[in-house]
Amino acid sequence: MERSLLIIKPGFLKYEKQIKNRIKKLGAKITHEKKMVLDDVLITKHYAEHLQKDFFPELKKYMQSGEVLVMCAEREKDGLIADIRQIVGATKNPEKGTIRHDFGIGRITENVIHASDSVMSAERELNIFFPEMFQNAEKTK
Ligand code: 3AN
Repeated sequence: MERSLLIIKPGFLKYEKQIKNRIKKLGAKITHEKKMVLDDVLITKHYAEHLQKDFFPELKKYMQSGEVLVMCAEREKDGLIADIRQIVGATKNPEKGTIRHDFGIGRITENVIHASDSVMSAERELNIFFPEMFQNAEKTK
């Protein structure tokens, strides 16, 4: 089983259905989801590796400029994270047919969707947004 944390970014929730359909076509289920405006704590945790980057202030401002849709996608068959990253498209110049190309507006910061890039990041990110997913596991330790 593999799972990924996805965030549809501000301004792109109008494509929620189309984006979810593309994810579901991979054989994945959306197991958790919530609409929210990201507060400083969530932004800082989620983008911990980017805090020192030049683009962080711009990224933070944009990510807090409206509602986002945070989701957990899950699939029995391994490789979901890589499969999702492929249909999401690259950070810069995403190819035709990818989510970032087809629904995007050609800006690096406002690039439609976030998707976890490894199993480790997925677990870290899911823990930030859906801590309830991990509570039972911790209790049985
Ligand atoms: P990805 O989301 O493709 O994995 P990351 O993790 O390198 O990309 O970057 C996180 C987010 O930061 C990107 N989705 C994008 O919104 C923003 N970002 C990355 N690089 C730049 C950049 N050079 N200028 C502005 N924003 C950037």
